[in-house]
Amino acid sequence: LPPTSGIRVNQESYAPGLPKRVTLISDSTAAQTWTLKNSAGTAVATGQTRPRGADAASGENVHEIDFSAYDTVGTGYTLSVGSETSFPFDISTAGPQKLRYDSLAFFYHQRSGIAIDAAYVGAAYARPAGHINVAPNQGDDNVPCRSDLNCGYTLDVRGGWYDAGDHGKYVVNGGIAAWELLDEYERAVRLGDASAFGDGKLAIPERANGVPDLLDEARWEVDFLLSMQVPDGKPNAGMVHHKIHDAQWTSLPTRPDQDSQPRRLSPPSTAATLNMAAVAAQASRLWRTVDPAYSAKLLAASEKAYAAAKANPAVLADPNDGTGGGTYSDNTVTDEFYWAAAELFATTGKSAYRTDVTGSALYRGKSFTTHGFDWASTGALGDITLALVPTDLPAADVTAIRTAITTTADSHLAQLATMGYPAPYRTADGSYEWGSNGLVANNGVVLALAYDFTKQDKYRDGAFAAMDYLLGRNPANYSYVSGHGDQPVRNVHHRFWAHELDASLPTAPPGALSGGPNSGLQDPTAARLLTGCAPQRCFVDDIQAYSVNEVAINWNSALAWLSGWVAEKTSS
Ligand code: 9MR
Repeated sequence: LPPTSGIRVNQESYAPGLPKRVTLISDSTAAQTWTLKNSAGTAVATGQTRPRGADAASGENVHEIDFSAYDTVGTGYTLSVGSETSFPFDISTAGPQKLRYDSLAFFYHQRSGIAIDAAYVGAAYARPAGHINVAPNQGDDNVPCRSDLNCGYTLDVRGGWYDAGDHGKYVVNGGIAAWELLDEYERAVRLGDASAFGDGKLAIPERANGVPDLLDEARWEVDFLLSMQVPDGKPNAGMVHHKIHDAQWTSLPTRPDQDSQPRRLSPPSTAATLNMAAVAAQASRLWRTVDPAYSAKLLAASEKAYAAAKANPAVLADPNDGTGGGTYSDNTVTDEFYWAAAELFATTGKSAYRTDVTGSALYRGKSFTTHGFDWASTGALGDITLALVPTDLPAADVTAIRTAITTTADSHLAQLATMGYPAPYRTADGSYEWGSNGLVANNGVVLALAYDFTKQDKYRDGAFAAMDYLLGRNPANYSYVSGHGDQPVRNVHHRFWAHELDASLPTAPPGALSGGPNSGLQDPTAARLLTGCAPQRCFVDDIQAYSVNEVAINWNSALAWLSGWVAEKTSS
């Protein structure tokens, strides 16, 4: 590795024919000369930096280097200014092609209830099935409610993906992650190249079952979401339990099969019920021809959930239910109602759902903000579906939704132009929050969709800029994606990928996205090491720093969507 240098690049690759921009840290107000060298050390291009002055998000004085004009494909390029040299990078289309699949492989690694097989992931990442009721696990096959609930039944909720570095399974977060993988597929079917996700494309047990692998991976989670529904004949039948996780937090490291904590269901919530309704409706239309019986089962579960949510419209998850798992509490469910209605309408065309969509205050793209969408803000997901899937909504209304997407993308572009380290994401006070990298990636999705709908290059370039930020053009000087780039995160917060704590365990496999900078510093390690940090610098690659360096299915689903799109745009 070169000495820590003030030149920050996409550590993996820049695409031929597209903008290639780099950030230099420098207090100089005068332009400086940069030199691009090939892997043999020969200068192949040179130019002047553009001084940008003080940059709020990083707290640094910066210059921009733009070497877009140089387009010769190759590996091992470096940029130099004075005595400083960047990490090496490629000019190539290969990086995105690999990241498209590495980011999806993350989900197989996170599977609960199935042995992770060396045949698909290699020996280092193989592990026994977690939470199938083999001691010391207490199993997810027969899970009771929390002791204060007395719900009078247990559920078999094996399967699904572990949320993150912990072993909780949370419906609202699992739902948006599954939705985003399914949306990646649906967008490719309608606007791109779905063959990239066909059978045999992923290293998963279902790779030769005749079904597109992206659907297979998502189904592992969708089946879990369905299993969280309250059975018929029980109180709140049709509602969906908010989450299932350990009674007490386990320590790091803990391999999933070695977790001995009791597992408990939290109460149903309106948000979880609508989230499942939305995803099951979306899945129902995607499996319509692939597996009609499954498609029908999904739609029945979705409609039952939606009706139950309408009958119980304000059952909120407890913001204090945070022992042994995250809370994922959310006081506003207007957006979940809109999203579920939109998915049900797009799938069925029924007038009742149409009325709920068009009657919502969120109709016609009101949900889009420069903050972005996440597990608590789901209205945009409904709009993305309505912008993609043909329905009998008035054409002008569909146009209004697409315009909301492009208008939001324009706001991102205006902001990117002012930033030293362009990242599409903005909060009211300029702070960065828990999981900021997931929001950056999701806003990259908005830029990508704006390109899909308009074919204007500026939006495509904005989506690529988001990838540049995630892959190393940032003040932390990390690629936030494990195994990609010269200085990738290695010590993400994870109970199995805990090599930092136990040398017999692996580091994160390639393609896992760290949550990234969080000005809130909500864990003791981040608070100790990062006090006073500028927003984009509130990051440390430490396994204990869970509020800045955890991985999570909702962040990786955003990376998967965006990198799949970038891969499509760089394949010739
Ligand atoms: O991603 C979640 C973030 O938006 C919240 O601010 C944070 C604190 O409640 O929780 C994050 O989600 C974590 C969850 O609660 C437990 N599993 C790990 C998740 C990622 O850190």
